[in-house]
Amino acid sequence: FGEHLTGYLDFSLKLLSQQVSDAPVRIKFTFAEVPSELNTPFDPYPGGLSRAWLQDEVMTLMTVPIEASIPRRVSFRYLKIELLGASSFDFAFDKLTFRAQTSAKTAPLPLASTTDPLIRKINEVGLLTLKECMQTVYEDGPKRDRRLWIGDLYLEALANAWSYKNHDLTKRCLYLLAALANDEGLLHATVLETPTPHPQNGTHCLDYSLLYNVALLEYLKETGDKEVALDLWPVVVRQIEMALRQYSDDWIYDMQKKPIYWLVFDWKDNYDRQASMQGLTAFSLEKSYELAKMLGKEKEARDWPRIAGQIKKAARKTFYDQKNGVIVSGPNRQVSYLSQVWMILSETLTAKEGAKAMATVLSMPDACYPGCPYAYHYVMETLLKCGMRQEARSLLTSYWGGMVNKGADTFWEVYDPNNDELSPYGFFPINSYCHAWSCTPVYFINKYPEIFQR
Ligand code: RAM
Repeated sequence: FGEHLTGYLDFSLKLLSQQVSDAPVRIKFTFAEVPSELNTPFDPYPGGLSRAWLQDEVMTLMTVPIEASIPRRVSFRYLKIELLGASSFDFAFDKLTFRAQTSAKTAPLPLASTTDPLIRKINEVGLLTLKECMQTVYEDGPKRDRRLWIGDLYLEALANAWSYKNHDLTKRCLYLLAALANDEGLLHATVLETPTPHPQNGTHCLDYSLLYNVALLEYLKETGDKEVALDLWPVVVRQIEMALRQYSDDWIYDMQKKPIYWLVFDWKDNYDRQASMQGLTAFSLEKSYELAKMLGKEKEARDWPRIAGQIKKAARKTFYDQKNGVIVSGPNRQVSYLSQVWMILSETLTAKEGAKAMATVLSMPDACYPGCPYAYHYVMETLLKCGMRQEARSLLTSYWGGMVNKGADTFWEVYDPNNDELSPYGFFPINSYCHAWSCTPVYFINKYPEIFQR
């Protein structure tokens, strides 16, 4: 179809001769975001998520001529049509139309004429990715899971602020999540809208909960909408309280303390998340305090700067390998990109220490590197924070540009240049190939024109 589309397909069949149809017609439609979904057999299905996400639909049409629609919403660029059963009469597709949907309406601003063509293309692909994911909520992926996740919302809202500026959508998502928190006020990591808005019960990701606070702060900075921020303030307080319950007396995030939470951060096997969580907590505490100040709520939040300080102090003691200048995490003292990232974004490491840690990790062939664009977003933020502009630009062009060079017209949920078949779900065709959290080059390219547009 020349571009990625999300919505509904209608078609009609007509007779080609004077004959009448004497039997039903059976047709299989396979919708695909990437070509490999069309030539990889789906069955026997080896994947870990529902087989039903795959977009193959068999329709039985009892007569010709006929008008029909594929009942489910589909998300695709490519369509394969197979005739599975027909009698002897001749027929053909008459009309084939598509009703595309998005809630991204405003045209984004053009880039400077000096922008490198690859970066221009990355921006376009990012914009299309975001547009497709902007439906009645910020969906994570319009093919799969078609629902709102906090982590995806945060990054989509950042990119939206630098492109389509549909702030009402951000507001709607912030309220939906807040309304569907659990009995203790802890946010669910993900919520669905149909048949009626409901959370994915019991799915809590503590890193995502803490990022909700940051997303609200960014919303307030972008819109000045204090009314909404005040309304949602109690949610912010509760996420902090819930996260701090997981800390030991000496201010280390306790991975064993019940309840044991799912920490997302990345889709990457064997990545140790403890140091990242320690850093993210301090980061969120300080951002939440900034929000408190903007809302005149410093009193309620008065302990947060001190606690953030204690968490950082403990972090340096436990996770900072002074000799090698890197953060290590877990019993095997793992060196990962993301451990550095969160200790730098939270300013647990100084700017100088941070730049050294990033340079070290980037040059370490055996460092645990990220598995998906969501994680690389934070690597980009970190490089920019450390003043490593050239490294940030090369990462953008090599990582997101790598997808573009492989033919992507929307950015993928997971991408490891060393493993084209990587899938968190055991079967790459079930991956989402238009995934919200991968759209953030839009944010970087537009926010930092001096780095990315000349
Ligand atoms: C997957 C989706 C979604 C993400 C969660 C944690 O199911 O890719 O984007 O937020 O994981």
